Amino acid sequence: MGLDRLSMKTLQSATGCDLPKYDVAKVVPGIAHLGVGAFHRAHQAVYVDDCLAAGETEWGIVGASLRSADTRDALSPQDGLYTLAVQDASGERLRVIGSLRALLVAPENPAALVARMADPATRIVTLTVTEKAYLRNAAGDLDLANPDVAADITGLSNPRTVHGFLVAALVERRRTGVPPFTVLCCDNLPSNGETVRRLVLQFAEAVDPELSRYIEQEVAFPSTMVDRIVPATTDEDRARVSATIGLDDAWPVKTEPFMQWVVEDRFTLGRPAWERSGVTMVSDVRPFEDMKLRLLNGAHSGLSYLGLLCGRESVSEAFTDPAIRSFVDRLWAEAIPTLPKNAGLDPDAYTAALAERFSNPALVHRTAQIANDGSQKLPQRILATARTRLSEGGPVTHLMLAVAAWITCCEARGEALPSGHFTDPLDRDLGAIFAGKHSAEEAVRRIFAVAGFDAVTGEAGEGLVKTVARHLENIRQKGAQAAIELASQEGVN
Ligand code: CS2
Repeated sequence: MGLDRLSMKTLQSATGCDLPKYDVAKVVPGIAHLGVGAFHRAHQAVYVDDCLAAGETEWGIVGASLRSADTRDALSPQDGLYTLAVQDASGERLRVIGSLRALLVAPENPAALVARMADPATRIVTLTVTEKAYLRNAAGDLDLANPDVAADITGLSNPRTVHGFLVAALVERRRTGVPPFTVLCCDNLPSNGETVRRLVLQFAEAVDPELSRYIEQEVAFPSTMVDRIVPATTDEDRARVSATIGLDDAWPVKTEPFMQWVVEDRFTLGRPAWERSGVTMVSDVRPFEDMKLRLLNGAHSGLSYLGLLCGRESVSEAFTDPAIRSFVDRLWAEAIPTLPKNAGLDPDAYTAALAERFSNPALVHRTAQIANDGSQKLPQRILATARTRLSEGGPVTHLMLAVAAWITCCEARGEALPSGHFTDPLDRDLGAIFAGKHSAEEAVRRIFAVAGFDAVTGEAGEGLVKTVARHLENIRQKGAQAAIELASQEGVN
């Protein structure tokens, strides 16, 4: 017999899980969130759930998907409720989250999302739309040639892009005399608030320069550092969680025990008392962000690409491979000296904790999932680190091996790796470069140009191209294991 669906009506009959410690029906939405994927549901929505439990009932979330209807289709019949599964060696702990109070699908009704964002009750707009949704060109500026950007600039009434939605809603608030919301970017971008602000201003400037000045003066874009490892949910997870709670949950999320959120405290219309639920409120998030992007995400990308080349399917499997583990240690040794000094960071404790997290035997985090969108991730995870490291005269061997492994993985799809194993917004350009059968150096040079890596590496670019090309040759001629071994012989000092 089939299970009843998880919903407000059935919630109290759930078993083997914690339930919301507040009256979900009484929650009022105060946050509009764009990009209501698994990460958001295992991170911000949990912090907000804690605030709701503490009595701050005016901070519920309206979650919008900018593309697919999947999350809305799964969660609307559940009244937005879903199960969070926290996994480690000791097992799995389940908790039903109630902070997501409504779900929208932007392409179905863009005006409804703009109206929600423009509603005076909405005081913060948060974003986890992934790196590629910011539609930056190779120079890192807003890609005005992108058809969606161009369409939004000429007609703001039915936006498609994240910039279009933010600007359309800010215009509407201004028109109706409602002060602007705070824009809180929660994506893994460098200085993410400042980056989104710059892109939004470029967008607004193209619509109307006066609008751009208004946003510049009136809208706050605090930066944040977000951290929690959230692998994609599988059908097995759905079945296991549903069986435990005794109700059918179409889309639970799974994650690790660790969670961290560091937020710059600049909110023009108030905010939840997040500090009470473990959020670190600061005036400058950059040191935390550099440490996270360069040590966690940099290692994640490097070990995933090398892991894929060595047949390792998950992060924990890759990380326990001695060759890859030693690669990660050496990558960390290259990256740690680039972190801000005197900022109170403790990189040794941080990497020790990362080693534990990457080894989590219960959490199956697929290397192919992390491999997605490398062209959008490597600039802030690896290349910015290399630029700083070179300016200080240190080697960048293992950082550049990560880039060579990315290129090899991209090229190997359809051959050593399944086609479509992961995707990248630059796939078409990359495919054309691979089809050209260039020398390793020429291929790397072209990839650096098309991916905008040149813009990040600046004068160091030519040297980096040569180092990546050398690793690429090693991988092509001798295989990934041998390339790791050869890199390790170069040392880190
Ligand atoms: C990962 C991140 O998929 C990826 O690229 O590196 O999603 C990572 O798991 C999170 O940033 C952890 O906070």
